[in-house]
Amino acid sequence: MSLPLQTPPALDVEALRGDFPILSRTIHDRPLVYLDSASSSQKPNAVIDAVSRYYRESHANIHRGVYVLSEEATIAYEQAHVRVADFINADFEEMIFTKNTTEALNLVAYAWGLSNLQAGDEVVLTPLEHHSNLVPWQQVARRTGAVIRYIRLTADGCLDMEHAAETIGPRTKLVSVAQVSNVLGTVNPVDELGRMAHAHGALICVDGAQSIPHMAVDMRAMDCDFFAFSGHKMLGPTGIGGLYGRRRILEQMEPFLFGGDMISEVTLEGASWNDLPWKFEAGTPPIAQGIGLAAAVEYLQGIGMEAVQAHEHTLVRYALEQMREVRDLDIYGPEADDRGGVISFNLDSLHPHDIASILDQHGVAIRGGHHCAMPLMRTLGLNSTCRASFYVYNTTEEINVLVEAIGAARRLLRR
Ligand code: 7TS
Repeated sequence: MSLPLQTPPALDVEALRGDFPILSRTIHDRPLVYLDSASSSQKPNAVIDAVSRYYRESHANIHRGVYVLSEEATIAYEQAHVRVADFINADFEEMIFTKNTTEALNLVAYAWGLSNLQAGDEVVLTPLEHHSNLVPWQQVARRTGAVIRYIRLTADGCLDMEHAAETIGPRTKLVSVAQVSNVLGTVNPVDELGRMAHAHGALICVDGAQSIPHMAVDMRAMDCDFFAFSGHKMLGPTGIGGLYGRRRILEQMEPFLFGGDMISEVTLEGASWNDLPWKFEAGTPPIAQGIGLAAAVEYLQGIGMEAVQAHEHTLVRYALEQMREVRDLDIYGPEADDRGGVISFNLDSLHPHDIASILDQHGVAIRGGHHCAMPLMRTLGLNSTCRASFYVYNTTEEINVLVEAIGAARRLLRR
């Protein structure tokens, strides 16, 4: 069971791990094995240092002072937009910084949905969405009378694309779908869904929370209308995320939040709006976090997203092989070639929280629960699962520790 460390030649994981100070921690006297990056990734020194350098040397509010510090902060924050826009092959004007994916999706739901949806219009989602790509649409549907329709899943947790073709039709105004499921790891065919949506004059919104950290994403190639993501899952700080929006659509939309910085001119009677992207960034923004996100993107570009993806694919394939050897372990979702770096499982009828806390005793951090995807749990006939998720700093040796710890949990709990 203990194979040597296997990684694609492009990635020197041992060297890379040295960039992440937290990975040298011990937990309950064992080396930390961090397998919860789908919740939030760990941070390299490049990000920690960029944030701390900004606070030590250049902090002031942006877009207001004419003094040196404010100018430096403004340039750094604007450069962060340029860097992140470049990372996803978008224009600077199309790159709005938000707090996280949740806020980005709420921006689309409220600023686009409330004024573009009417009674009888249809929003097409899937049962594997995170609550943040579900609840905002339910709220908007309640207010507008729009109807939500769901594309069915196949037995192995992929989208039933024949059903997608039947569901996306002339009444569809928006298809909103995760590119990668946070529970099953399923990689959804967003290009094809986009073509189906556009053929009916509808828009496509992609929840990229679990894709952008792990694979190259290109807005022009994907031809999507909105793309939402979180910085903290892609080596960046918490409190920063992004929304890409097609410029033509963003220009037509009213702002989401109102206040300082998003205006062009205000009178006692009304206001006009600032240029993109600032029209959608009201108030003092997350300046340090934006700069930290740009450092994370630079770090990922230094590795290369193809190398990141190849490494995770190796890990998932290896983990599935090893985990399938464990008795009484149910694994959910598609084969390694069709999934991102996420494996959900249950051990017999044991509660995921019990398993996660025994794994914690071994230094292994995984998540147990419904993963903010309660409708998916119900579709699978489950209440909860354990979930191990991998990133660029994980190794096959850590997967061996995971598998050994699951074996120990099984022996302990089934005694
Ligand atoms: N969409 C997907 C697909 C996600 O996985 C998550 C977070 C979100 C949206 C929301 O991201 P946030 O940064 O706004 O919270 N997913 C998880 C998870 O799987 N475990 O913790 C958070």
